[in-house]
Formats: sequence, C-alpha cells, structure tokens
Amino acid sequence: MKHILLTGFEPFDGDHVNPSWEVAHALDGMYFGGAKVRALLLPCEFGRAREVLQSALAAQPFDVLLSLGLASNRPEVTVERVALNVDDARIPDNAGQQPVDRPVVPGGPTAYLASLPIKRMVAAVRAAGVPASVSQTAGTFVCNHVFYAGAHWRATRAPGLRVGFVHLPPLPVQAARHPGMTGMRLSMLTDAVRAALLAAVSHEDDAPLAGGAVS
Ligand code: PCA
Repeated sequence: MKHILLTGFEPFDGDHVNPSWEVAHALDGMYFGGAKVRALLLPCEFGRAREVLQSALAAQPFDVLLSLGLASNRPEVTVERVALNVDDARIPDNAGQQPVDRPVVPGGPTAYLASLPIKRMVAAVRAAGVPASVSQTAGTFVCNHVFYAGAHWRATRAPGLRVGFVHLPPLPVQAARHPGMTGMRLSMLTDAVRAALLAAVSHEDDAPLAGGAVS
C-alpha cells in the first residue's frame, strides 16, 4: 500500500483558523487510489516546522508528500511549481522570528521544482468544479520553507518520495480580515485537495498543459 503525508499549518498572522489544517484533518485516514493519507499539523515557525516534518518523514516511508498552506490574498487554489532556498519574512512567524534573506538549507540548491504532476493536479481541481491554477512562487515565508525542506529530503534522503505544495484561499469566516477576498467553503477546498491528491497518486508524469505566466 502507498502512503501519503498531507500536512497543514496552524493559524498565523492573527487568524483563528487555517484552512490548510482543516482540510488535512478532514482527509486524515482516507484512501486515494489505494494510498492512505496521514495528516500532520505543522507549526507556523521557521525551523520547527521543518523539524516536525522531518521527524514524520524519518519515522516511516511515504510515497507522496503534499503540503497545504493558506494564501490569504489568492482567490483560487494554487498548485506550486517551485520551492526557493530563501527565507525572507514580511511578517513574524508564530515564534516571533523574521529572517531576512537566509537560506532554508545553507549550501543547498537555489530551487527545487515540484515532483508531483502540477498541471494534472490543476486540471483535476478544475474538473471538480473549483477554480485553480499553477503558481510560479510559493513566497518566501514558512510555506516555501516547508516545501523546500520536503524537496530537499527527497533529493538527499528519499528519491522515491514525490513532493508538492498547494496554497488554499481563505475560508469565508476569514474573508473580512483579508480585503478583496470572499473566501471559499471548506467543502470546496476539501473537494479540491481530494481531486489534486488523486491526480498526484495516479500519475508520475505530468501532462503538457499550459500553466505558465507571461509576467
Ligand atoms: N501560509 C503561510 C505559512 C503558513 C500558511 O498557512 C505561507 O504561505 O507561507
């Protein structure tokens, strides 16, 4: 049987809920294409988030690592293409840390590309009726930190592990704190991640679908 590690974050930046953990928790123990999901809650802290992730990855082999996070300024589900070796925080994390231009892994490669089929995942989320697109940057905060850490684990410790990251829009209950956002219901977000996971476990290769950005 295959195993999926599905991570979500605790709330941060004054929010009381984080849809990424709500969705991961809702899918804990479910099966997708014969693969079993294990949900893992990550602290929104540079360093500690990476350590919690690494302990879970060291404890048992996983076939797929999909990390989820909140992007409070994005109206749709976004599947990330690239993780950068940069921590540069516009706001403090939940431990008050605010690194500027620090590498996630000193001496590590500048970037890693997602090793999940991101175009197929976007297509699957759209087919489930949820707006989605490819994102060309996961930012430089804790989400990118965790995405890079997962990709680095694959590169150095577990070549069989395929790694990706999906940012979710805010929930309707959070929208008033994020001007311009209306939010997306938890059931839609859960449908989206379910569809993305099924696409990820069912295909090793990606499809040649356009998903780039002109600028
Ligand atoms: N979103 C933040 C960190 C935790 C989360 O859910 C980010 O995009 O970096």
